[in-house]
Amino acid sequence: MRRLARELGVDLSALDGSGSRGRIVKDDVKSFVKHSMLQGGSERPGIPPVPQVDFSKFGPTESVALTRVQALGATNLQRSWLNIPHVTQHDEADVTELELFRASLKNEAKRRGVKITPLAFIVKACCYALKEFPTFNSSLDADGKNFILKRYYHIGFAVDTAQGLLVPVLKDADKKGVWELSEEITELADKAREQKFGLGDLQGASFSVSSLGAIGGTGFTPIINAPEVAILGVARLATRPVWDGEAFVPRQMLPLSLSYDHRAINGAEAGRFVTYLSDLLSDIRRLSL
Ligand code: CAO
Repeated sequence: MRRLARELGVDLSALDGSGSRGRIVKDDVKSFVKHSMLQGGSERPGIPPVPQVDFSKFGPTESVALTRVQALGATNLQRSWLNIPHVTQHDEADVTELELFRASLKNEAKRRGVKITPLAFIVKACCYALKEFPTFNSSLDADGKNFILKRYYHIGFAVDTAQGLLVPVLKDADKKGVWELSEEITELADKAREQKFGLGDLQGASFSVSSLGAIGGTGFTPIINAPEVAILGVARLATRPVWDGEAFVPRQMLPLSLSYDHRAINGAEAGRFVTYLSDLLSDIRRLSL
């Protein structure tokens, strides 16, 4: 039994024995491996399994299968969470001027038939920040000894669909203006929601943004879309009293939460990245420089 466990890489301390006086037998090792495989390999050696509970002992239950998108998403998220040491850096950007500018575009947006939300500005600002801080637009190679710096800026953005979370990709976002980005965000989000996307629409992101701004919240810790090394979470902007040196003035503040891979990026760099991003969003004239 020990040899079998060794061959299969099973940590015996994670097993309950079904033999006499609790001894672990071959069948325990086999059923542990079988259970692990059914769980998509989530029970890696060293990670204690979550106990299986018969909830019907406590009240009525119903079993509903995950959609394909949910199941795939669950595997990807767990893989990222287990492989990447995550840290999240929080900040707020003063988007008062941005919001005034966006409001001033309303008629033009109507004429163009485009919906313009803060997200397009955020994506644009992210491209600027990624160019200034190239490691945020990289991946670590397999042995973790080299950065693969990407000289393209493809930005994934999370879309909430009835089937589950999808992340379509805005290709070469740095080369596009806010109108074009807005159009493409709507187009890709619609395709995702109508299940009309091709595989290419979901591939190749070098950085991702998850915006829950339309839904609410003051901040959250997004999970990095591995093998990317960072993701920006955006929560709901709110009018807050901000001290301008003489008085509290009402300003529109946008909460930003940047999760980053601490193997690739250190805390000081993350602080600088978010501060830079927040400065850009606070003074969008800088996006035209
Ligand atoms: N604060 C306040 N309001 C915001 C906002 C923010 N940060 N971001 C957007 N809004 C407003 C928009 O301006 C719009 O209002 P107006 O029409 O008055 O301008 C309204 O909220 C709805 O926006 P939207 O959701 O249609 O568009 P969007 O560009 O903000 O987002 C999309 C598009 C596809 C990202 C979004 O619909 C979505 O699916 N978000 C969920 C992402 C998600 O699930 N993330 C979690 C992943 S991790 O599990």
